[in-house]
Amino acid sequence: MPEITTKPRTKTQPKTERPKLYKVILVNDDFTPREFVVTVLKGEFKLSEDQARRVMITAHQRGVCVVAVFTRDVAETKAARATDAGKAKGYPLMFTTEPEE
Ligand code: TYC
Repeated sequence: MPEITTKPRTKTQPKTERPKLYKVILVNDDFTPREFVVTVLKGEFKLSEDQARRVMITAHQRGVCVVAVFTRDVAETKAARATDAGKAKGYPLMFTTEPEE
């Protein structure tokens, strides 16, 4: 009579990795009008008037300001669209992305 042996199965929980997040950074320049920067921040990043003004002023005074944090794809798309909005008006407005630590 063949013996049936059953092996206890140890279940390994698959780890769900959280996607890495990327910062969108607004870079100051000497040419883009403040109002235009505020308009782009509200339109592309859905910031309120107040938030947009604070972010714009911070970049103006310190050189850069983190606008928001997204997954890589979303961050890169939004940064490119916002930079293009400036380019379309002839402004050197620039948004970059950088991975979060
Ligand atoms: N420095 C610009 C000016 O004085 C305004 C500005 C602010 C431009 C923030 C870009 O990321 C920026 N007109």
